[in-house]
Amino acid sequence: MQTIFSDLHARHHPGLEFYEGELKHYHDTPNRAQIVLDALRSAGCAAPSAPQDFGLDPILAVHRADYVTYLQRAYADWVGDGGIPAGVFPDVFPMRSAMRHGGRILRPTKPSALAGYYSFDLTAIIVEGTWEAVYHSAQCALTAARIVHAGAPAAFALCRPPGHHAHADLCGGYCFLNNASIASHWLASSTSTAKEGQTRVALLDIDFHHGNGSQDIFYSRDDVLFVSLHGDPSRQYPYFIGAADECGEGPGYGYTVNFPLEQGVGDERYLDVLAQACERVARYAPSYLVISLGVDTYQFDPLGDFALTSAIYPRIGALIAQLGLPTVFIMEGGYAIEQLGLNVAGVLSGFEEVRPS
Ligand code: OKP
Ligand code: ZN
Repeated sequence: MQTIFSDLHARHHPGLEFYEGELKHYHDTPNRAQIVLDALRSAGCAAPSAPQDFGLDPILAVHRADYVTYLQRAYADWVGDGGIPAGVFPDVFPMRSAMRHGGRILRPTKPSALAGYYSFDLTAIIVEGTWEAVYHSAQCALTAARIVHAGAPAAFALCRPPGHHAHADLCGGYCFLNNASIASHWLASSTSTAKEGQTRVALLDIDFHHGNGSQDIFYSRDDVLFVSLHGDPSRQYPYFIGAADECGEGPGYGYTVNFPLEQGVGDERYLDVLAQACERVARYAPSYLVISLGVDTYQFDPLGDFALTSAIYPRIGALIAQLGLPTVFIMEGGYAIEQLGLNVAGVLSGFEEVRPS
């Protein structure tokens, strides 16, 4: 299958993040993308293609305009205000009770406070090249979506930074623009293959972490089904949302499905739950499937606590392929650098064995 990749991802390279109370090396390192590319080349995959440029419109269809403007200007404004060149860090977050005042919080002008207004944690650090990187990461997702829309059985967007934690107007968890949501919305808005007037898209998130941003973006919609398998958020990042009783609201009720899982999940248990998730996707009968592909479910991942072996990843790809749906794979997390390439290539090759392109 075709891989879409932009080397501009490397413009985003924060050195440090707050981790367990200390400044530690940033987990979303630029070499993650290179490692995946190398593994795909070794697996005999075709060389990657650069993304096409869809402009800002498909991004603005998912993200708030003021947030997008913030992402574009944050670094310059921060430095202009005397901020350290290492990157933008929030120093305050809105208090929940501020919402009492007419359901809104005041938008500050001070760059460090504005960063708190648009962030939910300290890990989405904005450096000089962040906007360029996230813009092209989103374009990779859109290009892969277009390839599948045009009839390919599958495509892989090697996105970096990842996206599934980003809300319409919030960054966090190394994410700024929600690549999988942007691709899903673009596909859901495409009319050429719409049966009965509406194109349905299933967004299946198999990153170790709950896709809080994707869930929130589609929470009240029935044209995008969001299904996620993840470490239980009562124990694991991103905390606060992602429980099994969150099912969507209004017209979206029943179209959010969460499988929060216990520590130490092994291969057979994971495949069993993934099969349940796939059954829900099949029942929805979507026109397209988008996969938020994280391999931080791997047993030695520093940010996860599952116990999956590398042998599971081709089986995951095969199970997804058995749905028989046009499928867009979007890269999310995976931080066990030595096995990252093998595990990602495993999912894609497992898919291709069932559905060759
Ligand atoms: C991004 B993705 C745990 C801190 C976690 C952020 C993790 C972001 C994961 N002590 N920090 O979903 O792979
Ligand atoms: Zn993750």
